[in-house]
Amino acid sequence: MNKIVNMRKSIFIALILLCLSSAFTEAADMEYFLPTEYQLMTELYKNDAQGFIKGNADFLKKCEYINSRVLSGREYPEQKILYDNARVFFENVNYEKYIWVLLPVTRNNDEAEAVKNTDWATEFQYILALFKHRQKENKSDLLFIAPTCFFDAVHFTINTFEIIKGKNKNKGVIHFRNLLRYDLTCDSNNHWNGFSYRKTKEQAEGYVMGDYYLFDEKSSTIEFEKEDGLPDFIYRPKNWNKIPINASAFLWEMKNPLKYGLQNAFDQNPATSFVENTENDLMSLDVWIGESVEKAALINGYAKNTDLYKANNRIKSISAHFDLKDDELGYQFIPCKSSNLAFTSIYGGSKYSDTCLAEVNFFCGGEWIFGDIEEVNE
Ligand SMILES: [Ca+2]
Ligand SMILES: [Ca+2]
Repeated sequence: MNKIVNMRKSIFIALILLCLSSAFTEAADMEYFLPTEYQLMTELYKNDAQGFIKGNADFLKKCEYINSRVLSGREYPEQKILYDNARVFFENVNYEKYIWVLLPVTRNNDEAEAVKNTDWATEFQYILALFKHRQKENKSDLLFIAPTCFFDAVHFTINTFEIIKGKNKNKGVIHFRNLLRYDLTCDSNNHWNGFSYRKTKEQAEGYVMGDYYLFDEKSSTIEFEKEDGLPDFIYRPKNWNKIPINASAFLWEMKNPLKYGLQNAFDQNPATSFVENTENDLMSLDVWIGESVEKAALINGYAKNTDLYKANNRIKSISAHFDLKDDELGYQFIPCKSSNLAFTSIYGGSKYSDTCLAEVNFFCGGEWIFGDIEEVNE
């Protein structure tokens, strides 16, 4: 009797091990594209990834369209989507399943030559897509398809996404457009042969814009939408209300560009911070909520640990009206009635002149809109 039970047990364990080892591998380098989400992702094995891609003809058509539009109308037949190198990941959050697709796209010959000796431009450009899976119908709805790590006339752009997680349900998704401004350098024949990027105080200067799409507002279809004046071509849900987010220039880390990006201020992780890169070390953050804000919650500084907190600048006052406490690594609640924040003075860091903000959130319409916060009564 015991023998049979033991045998069943070992078959069961062997099956579990087999499933674990053959189905999935880790997704470490996704940090570059999706610094918040990659930790929660599991990568599908190649056959399953290929099956997912090939079973989705409409998606492939949209990817081809993005690839052709990013060429800016010029003929670059060597610029191709490498479907064979497609990677597919899934992410389970709050009983919901999301599917991420990363498709490498070869650079055209001019770009490939120009980026050859840079340590900051990726070898490929990419197309990044996000699906939300409906468990009941076993269907995946496409939410976004965006090019990322691509060049336009004056920028290197990294499009990234962040799912805002509430306590019991997910609240929405933010699309961040991160830009490194550069100038072209040319050889004696006036051929483009490289880049020089913009710096402030000898450090690369990143620009970022965000759009926060709330799931409650979600429309049922996505359609191609091009925003006037912007060089990228992104598929996103049409008629889905969004909250625009703007912030001061940030510290663009060359090997890992989004390490100090704006997504860090909304990831509900005190260990990651948005870090400015401005002439005066001050910064502003504008979240265009469009309804009355009751209060704000902030975690000040580089709150990963006390040493890093002390080494870097912290925010001292907001709009000259509200003061933040120093040496406080947890949430501070501010009775400000606006989500447009100008940080007007700082506590100086002992080592760096970088002003950091670990978290920010706003309370309006009866909830914290960038994820739920447990407020302890003092
Ligand atoms: Ca954070
Ligand atoms: Ca600074």
